[in-house]
Amino acid sequence: MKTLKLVVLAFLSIAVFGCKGEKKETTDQENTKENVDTTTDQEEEDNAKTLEFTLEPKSDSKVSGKVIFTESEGMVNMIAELTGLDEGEHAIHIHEKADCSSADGKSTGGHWNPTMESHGKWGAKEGYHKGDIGNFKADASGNGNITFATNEWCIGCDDDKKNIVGKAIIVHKGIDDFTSQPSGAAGSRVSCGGIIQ
Ligand SMILES: [Cu+2]
Ligand SMILES: [Zn+2]
Repeated sequence: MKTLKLVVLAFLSIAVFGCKGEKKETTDQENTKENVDTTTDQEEEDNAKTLEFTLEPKSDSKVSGKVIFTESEGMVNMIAELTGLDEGEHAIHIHEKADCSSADGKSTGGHWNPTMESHGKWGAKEGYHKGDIGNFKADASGNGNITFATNEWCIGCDDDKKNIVGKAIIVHKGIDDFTSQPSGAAGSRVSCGGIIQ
């Protein structure tokens, strides 16, 4: 009987230690996996490009704002937040040059149009400028936000038809009608910010 008990104990011990051994191995694998995941996240963060800048009042307005561009996996996202606007709709475009030095914002030139198309609504078959972002609404307090995403832009790539760096964001007093040439008859330029890296 005693011998049998010892044999059973020995067997149990092997079973228990065996299990522990296996479990430890699994834990190690999980740890390794977690480490790999962390490395991937880090690399993605490094690859994501971000540009943040402010918009300054122009044409005697009180319109200022903040714009953030981020690029990830071929898509550029824009978030623009404006204050000091008249209530209602306003046009926002990318203009040719990151030069906001003039009082009326005209130092930025016309709409950024690297593909030599007509002015229009973004995505229109008849054509549109790569800077034709469109209109957004300001509330009764004069605050307005717009988000926009496209794979037709890039931040600092070699493609001149896509690279937004060196251009400017312009907000207008009026509404873009998407038809009038060459810039949608959106009125004076009330806020300006250069897209600079
Ligand atoms: Cu404009
Ligand atoms: Zn345009």
